[in-house]
Amino acid sequence: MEVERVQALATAGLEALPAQFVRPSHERPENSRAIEGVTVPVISLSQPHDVLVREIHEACRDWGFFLVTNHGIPGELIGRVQDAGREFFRLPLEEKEKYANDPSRGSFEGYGTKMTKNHDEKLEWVDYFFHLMHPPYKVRHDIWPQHPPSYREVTEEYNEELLKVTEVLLELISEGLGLEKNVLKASLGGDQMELEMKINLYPPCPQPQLALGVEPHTDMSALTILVPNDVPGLQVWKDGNWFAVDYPPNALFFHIGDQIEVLSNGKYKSVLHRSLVNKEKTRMSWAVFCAPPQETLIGPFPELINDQNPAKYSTKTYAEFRYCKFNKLPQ
Ligand SMILES: O=C(O)CCC(=O)C(=O)O
Repeated sequence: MEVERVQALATAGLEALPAQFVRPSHERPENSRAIEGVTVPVISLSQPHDVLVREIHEACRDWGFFLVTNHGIPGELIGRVQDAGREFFRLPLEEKEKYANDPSRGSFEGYGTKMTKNHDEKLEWVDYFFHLMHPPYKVRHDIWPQHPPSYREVTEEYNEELLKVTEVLLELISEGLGLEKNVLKASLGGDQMELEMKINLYPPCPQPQLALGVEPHTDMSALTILVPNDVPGLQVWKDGNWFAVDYPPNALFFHIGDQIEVLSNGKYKSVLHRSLVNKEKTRMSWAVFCAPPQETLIGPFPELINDQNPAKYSTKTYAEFRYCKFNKLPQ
């Protein structure tokens, strides 16, 4: 299917933003300004265990979002992951098109740009590359970028490191909920839990005040680990305001997703977030989604419901949840 790539539009040197990208007035960054300079939770993993559990609990409860430092993933490895993604997007358009996905036919992995289902829906100023990283038997290396040649090695190394950090975070989040440390990972499929990589490329935009990189959304997975390049743009929603998130170098950004909101029976909120674009600079981000296998049943933990706190969410498979979310049906 023929899709217009945002990167191609941006290189054509447009003076004005094409109409299909102009957000409705209330959504435009110029009319929904974020609060700047507020400190979002930044949590160092090198603190004593009880402090960590408490800080993570508070961040999940109050923000659904936090930054993690001293996580043990070498900055040099994150740099190589970023170089590999940058190299891929530097390929000529026709080379990238060889990897094109087609979500309308259920093929989500590969090179993509959001398409709309109807004329009123607006487009996002972003192209992306999406693929599964874990578990190994589901990974399709044949559709991963072949260029740069280091892509596979560096991405596999990053996947190994993220598996370790994710396990630690899921344990801490479980403990914050007052549960045994292994329950979250077990509920998300244990070693079958999936890690999905999405590399976002937001090219310079002629009228960034009218556009959005990604529109406001919560992630339907359980937990997201994100690293951006040095161009700011991510904003998170809290108590009726957007908050701009500054980027401490080498920090990992964690988003609580819909599946943890359901499992925790709403104790932890899935964070609403959006990203803005820039007039001069290319913004990039590397988001890794941790999600249960499709057939996994997800519902509130029985330990967290009782007569005073009845279940607020229905129990359904992750596949059913995704179907409802994609088709904007009630959960
Ligand atoms: O680029 C960002 O900071 C956010 C990306 C995001 O929310 C997404 O890809 O779902």
